[in-house]
Amino acid sequence: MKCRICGEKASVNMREHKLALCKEHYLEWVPAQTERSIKKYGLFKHDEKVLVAVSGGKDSLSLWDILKRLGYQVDGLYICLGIDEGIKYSVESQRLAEKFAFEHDLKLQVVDIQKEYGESIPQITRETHRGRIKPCSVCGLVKRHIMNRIARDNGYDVLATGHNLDDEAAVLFGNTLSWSGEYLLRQGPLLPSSLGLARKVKPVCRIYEREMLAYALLRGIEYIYEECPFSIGSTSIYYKELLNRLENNRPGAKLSFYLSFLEARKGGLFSEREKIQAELHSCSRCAQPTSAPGLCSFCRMMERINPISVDENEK
Ligand code: Q46
Ligand code: ZN
Ligand code: ZN
Repeated sequence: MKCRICGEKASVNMREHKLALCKEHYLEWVPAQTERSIKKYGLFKHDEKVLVAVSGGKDSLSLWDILKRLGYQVDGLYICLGIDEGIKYSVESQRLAEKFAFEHDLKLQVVDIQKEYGESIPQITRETHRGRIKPCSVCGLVKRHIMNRIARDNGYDVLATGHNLDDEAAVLFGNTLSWSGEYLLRQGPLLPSSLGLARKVKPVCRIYEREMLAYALLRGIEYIYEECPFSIGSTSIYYKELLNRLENNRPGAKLSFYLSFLEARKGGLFSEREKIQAELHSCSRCAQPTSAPGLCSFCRMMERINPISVDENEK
């Protein structure tokens, strides 16, 4: 297989795009595709400050690398969740995020949940749900709250995450199976800012997971191979497996599923829903948006584990 651009031996063959590229041209193609999405969906401009949520995995580190190579002003945020059972997931992912920042002369902000709030994600989950659920819903709530806070308090215009096409297609598949109108309305590459929160963007949402993996490997990015131990057996991994089976038979099916959804929404598929979208209020403690007056779900949860911890950190 030969590179379509230079005719040298191809390193990556993308059946989904009917395109094979050598290492050099592949490492140019991925940032060019990302730039195309940034412009197409109006994600951000060169004079805006971008904060990338970095987990230490291939997608977020590659995204950080791509945005820097494209010349954007981009800092990183690592949230230490305190998930250190077994493989020392948090310790290792923090080490790799810090190593990447140091080697590329990039600024990384680190928030350690245990230090800030007194308890790790597994501990908060045990305390608030008595171990009845996996920590993922607590983890998602805490991460969203911290990302919003750091972006707001440090004057970032945009918060970027490394969700790739496989992530987005799996979420879309789940939301479609249950026809979750509210989630479908909000899913996409761009969530505009509201109530003083930074805009949220997903610049690599059109890039397949295996394409992100190839980028990280060919760029020599050292990332954490292991997934978070709590992701094992999750519904989203199951949906990804189902979509991979579809993709194997019909290359490009995932991309077309996601892009057709975006087009349908743009064409007004959810317009009735938009009219009745719930009114948002400001949390009386942290000022982040919440659907009901009073405290947001993050502040309600933290009040249960430690009545003063949130106040101290929000000052
Ligand atoms: S980090 Fe957190 Fe994920 Fe681990 S506990 Fe669940 S949500 S699986 S992206
Ligand atoms: Zn080439
Ligand atoms: Zn709050």
